[in-house]
Amino acid sequence: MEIQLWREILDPYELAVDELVVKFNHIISEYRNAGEYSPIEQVNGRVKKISSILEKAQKKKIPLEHIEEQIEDIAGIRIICQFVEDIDKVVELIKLRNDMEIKSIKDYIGNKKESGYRSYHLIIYYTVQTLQGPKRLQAEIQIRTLAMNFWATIEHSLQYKYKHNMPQHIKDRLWKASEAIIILDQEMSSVRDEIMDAQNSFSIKASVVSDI
Ligand code: 0O2
Repeated sequence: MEIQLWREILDPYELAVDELVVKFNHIISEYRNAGEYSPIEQVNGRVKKISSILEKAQKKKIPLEHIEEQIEDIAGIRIICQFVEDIDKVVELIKLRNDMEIKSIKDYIGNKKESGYRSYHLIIYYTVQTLQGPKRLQAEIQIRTLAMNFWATIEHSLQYKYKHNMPQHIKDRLWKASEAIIILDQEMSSVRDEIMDAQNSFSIKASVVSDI
């Protein structure tokens, strides 16, 4: 396919990624401006590279004319949260919006992948406005904690290094590391619960003092 044709296909995805990143960053600002804790820590996005699209199409035997419907992550958004509990909150926020329609969900947190990968994936429909009119496209939103992201980033670079032929002993180590990540997330959640309890009892005490 010619580069000009790729540009025409990928341009609306660039727009979708830009818009979605702005919208999720705005959610962070809304929380922070209200002096509240934001369930979203950070957000970033990317449009899949042409070489990766072709590689995926070849692997999954997808004909070029069906790429847009069958490759669901041409537009990819990654939302990073501090705590596992924040992930549910982010999903609720997305469900309430009328500019994003959830097509499907893959819960790799409840069902960890064989590699040890954990993350919550949503495929959404999102409409962008182009010179040719509105275009409804798909985007993948990956939601994960900082700890899950740490694991996935390291594993992804190792996959790249070993070109999908990772030695078994490294796979075993990564699996162990993924178990440690689960424990880390649980520990952080219990620290969070304690902070919340401490804050609640502080505000109760403060209101008692102000009543006197
Ligand atoms: P990239 O480089 O992240 O853009 P699949 O059939 O498993 O290849 P599918 O069915 O499209 O993929 O969806 P799935 O399983 O939900 O995976 C989509 C994306 O999730 C991947 O994108 C990765 O970003 C991430 N992911 C899934 N499994 C793993 C894993 O074991 N390790 C890491 N680090 N990330 C994973 P791509 O297409 O691989 O490309």
